[in-house]
Amino acid sequence: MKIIDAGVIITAPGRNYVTLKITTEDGVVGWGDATLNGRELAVATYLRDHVCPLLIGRDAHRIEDIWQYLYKGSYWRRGPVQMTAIAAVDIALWDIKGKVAGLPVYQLLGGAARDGVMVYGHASGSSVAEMLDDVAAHLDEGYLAVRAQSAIPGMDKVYGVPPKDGRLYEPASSNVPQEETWETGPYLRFVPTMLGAVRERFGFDVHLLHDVHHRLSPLEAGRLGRDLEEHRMFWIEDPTPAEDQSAFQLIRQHTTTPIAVGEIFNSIWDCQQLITERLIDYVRTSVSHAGGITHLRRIFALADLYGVRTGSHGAGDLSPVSFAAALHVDLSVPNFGIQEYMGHRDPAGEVFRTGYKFENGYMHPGDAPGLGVEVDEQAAAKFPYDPKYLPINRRRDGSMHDW
Ligand code: KDG
Ligand code: MG
Repeated sequence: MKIIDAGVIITAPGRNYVTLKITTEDGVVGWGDATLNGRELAVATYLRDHVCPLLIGRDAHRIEDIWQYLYKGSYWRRGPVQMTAIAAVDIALWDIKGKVAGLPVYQLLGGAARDGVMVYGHASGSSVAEMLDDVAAHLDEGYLAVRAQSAIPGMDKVYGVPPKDGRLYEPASSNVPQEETWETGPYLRFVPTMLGAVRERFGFDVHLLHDVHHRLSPLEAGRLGRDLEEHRMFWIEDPTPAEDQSAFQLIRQHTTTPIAVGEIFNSIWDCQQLITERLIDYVRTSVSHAGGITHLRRIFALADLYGVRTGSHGAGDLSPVSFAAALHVDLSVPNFGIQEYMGHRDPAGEVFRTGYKFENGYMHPGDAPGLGVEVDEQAAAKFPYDPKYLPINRRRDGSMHDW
């Protein structure tokens, strides 16, 4: 079944998304997500100029071979741009395979290993009281797991807290990245109290998560983990910049608070040491940034061998196409842990027609053949690309810090 066309759609229904469309000789269309927040056009160009021409004439059914062809064949391996591009191709080919077979993708991956996929939502606030109300709202909606972030007294902006007037918590800006300030001391003093307030009001039945967003040193992370032990966290996420994998040995020596890492990883090699030395509890690699369904399954299989569970990234900058793909993988792997679900706010729904469902804290990708997401190209054309950058962090002395 030959591929006869491959093209890229860039659209911004609320935020920027890059989508790959692959068409086969018998008219079957597969969709892939190629969105790399803040660097969207790099992936779009990589696909348009270097990948799409190579796909024409290839057999769409040979997913593994096409994956290897694009990965090994480029000579320059890995990196977020290449791996996001390969992911888009891979996701689109699984979509095609499912549509041709008349089966949802999870059936091709071995079938459902559970009835639903537990997801966590984002609760936040510009004060602890506001954050607690947001946790309550999530529990009312049926969530069983909630990530809690709150503004820190004395600091003007903190990651994960949306401005009061809107829900886009990554205050992306045009032209140049918005600058924020960061000091570790106030954060470390405040967070145990803030998360303790959640436990005090809601008890221990809700799964509680917190994202540190790469901002601590290993020793600081160890101290935070220890201070949070009494709150029995589901996890703390990205405590330190994780390209330094051996740093996690130090964190592990100091705390039993579970650790989740991997949303910015793009290959199995990025998490090899973390997994094989059991330095983390959850691996957060995503289907769209870590080489697609084919490569993500390989990472998850390695993780399974070492008792590490999955906890994939699912922020709103991953399009509904990759969110659906994530649900198909989540439903089928033995070592699923949890899935992040931030949702996509309208007008994204005008462009991406989804079939996945949320019920009582669990999600299901639906049973439509393929991924179960279709893209309305006419609607996409109404929302032109809107260049945006993620913010950056500086310490009070002006030096750059991890955001
Ligand atoms: O594009 C960056 C976001 O996806 C990231 O900041 C969100 O850390 C994040 C999370 O855990 O969802
Ligand atoms: Mg994160």
